[in-house]
Amino acid sequence: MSEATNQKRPWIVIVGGFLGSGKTSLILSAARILENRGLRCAVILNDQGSELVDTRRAETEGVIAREVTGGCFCCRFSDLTSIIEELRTRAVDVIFAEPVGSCTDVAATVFGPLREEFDRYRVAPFTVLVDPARAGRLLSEDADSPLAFLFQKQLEEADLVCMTKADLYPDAASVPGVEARYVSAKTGQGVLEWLDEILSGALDAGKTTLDIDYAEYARAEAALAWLNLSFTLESAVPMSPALASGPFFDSLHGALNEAGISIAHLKLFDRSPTGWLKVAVCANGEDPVVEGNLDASPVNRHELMVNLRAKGDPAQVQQVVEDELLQLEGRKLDMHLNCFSPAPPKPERRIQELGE
Ligand SMILES: Nc1nc2c(ncn2[C@@H]2O[C@H](COP(=O)(O)OP(=O)(O)OP(=O)(O)O)[C@@H](O)[C@H]2O)c(=O)[nH]1
Ligand SMILES: [Mg+2]
Repeated sequence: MSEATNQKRPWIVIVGGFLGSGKTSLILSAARILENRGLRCAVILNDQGSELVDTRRAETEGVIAREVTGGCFCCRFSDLTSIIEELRTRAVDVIFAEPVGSCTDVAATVFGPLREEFDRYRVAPFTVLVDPARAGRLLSEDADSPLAFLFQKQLEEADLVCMTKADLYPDAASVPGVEARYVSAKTGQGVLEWLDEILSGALDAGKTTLDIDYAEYARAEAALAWLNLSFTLESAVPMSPALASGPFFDSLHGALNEAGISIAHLKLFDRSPTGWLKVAVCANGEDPVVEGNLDASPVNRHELMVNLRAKGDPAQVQQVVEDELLQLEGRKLDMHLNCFSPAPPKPERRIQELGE
């Protein structure tokens, strides 16, 4: 890992995988290890929309966080490279980058063009993360086919696959035909070994160019609804972040279940003057994962942000969320609500032209 101290050629570590597979968690766990070794880390988050819970979460760890929004890395490749350049001037040693969880063809559209800049950066192999529970669902016979298509394509182009959440699924089998590593961002299991492997320079980066039908890719992504919401909640009675956002999260989760909307990832972030809280589920009916300052003192003002990725019609998803907002007590200020299906991917650059 000593090579990573060369500030002139930062490492770029792209960590892919389906929605909720654990990308942000692994990146933050890895960044903690590297920062303890005196290496400066940054993370570039990516989304079809703006206002990202993951960015707020990264900021709580003190990691330098940047965003490429309005499309995936491949469609916003020049934004990605501008940010990488900006980070290079800040002497960052390791730049983690997290593509959108529904994104694939990353090897051809991001690694390929980045490889042309090899004199400026060192690009680590493409790690794709797999949540064992999601893999079980998507590989089962009744798997939802558009999402299974994205999942399979992501696996196909990986240089290295890590099964995540090893603390929750200690006996998880790998995906058939894939030799996987096992990591837990929560306990740190396998994270150091993964870092040593990808920063050793021994593995190729982005070596598999997918054979992919972009019309099918576009249809698969369009099966998803993407909702980003942010607002400031002013309550008459002071509340802790847990009290301000926990019941709202639960009622949102319940309403989505009732409407039959299949959740890929629902996350809520509460930033208040006394502390922060993040609540998330990666599937309907899952127990919410809560992180943050559970003992933060009550205050009247909370900045809430919701990112929801679900299978379904954006108009219906938006309606469910709007109905829940109406039930939420308190003044809602400076509200931004966006809900859409991702537009067809149009990579800025690809190492091979796409067939018409
Ligand atoms: N128990 C446990 N939970 C984890 C682990 N890694 C991630 N999680 C949880 O799984 C959920 C999804 O993790 P994220 O890191 O947000 O996943 P992601 O791939 O970045 O998700 P998107 O950005 O929405 O695609 C969160 O609630 C995490 O707290 C892990 O190693 N163990
Ligand atoms: Mg993430």
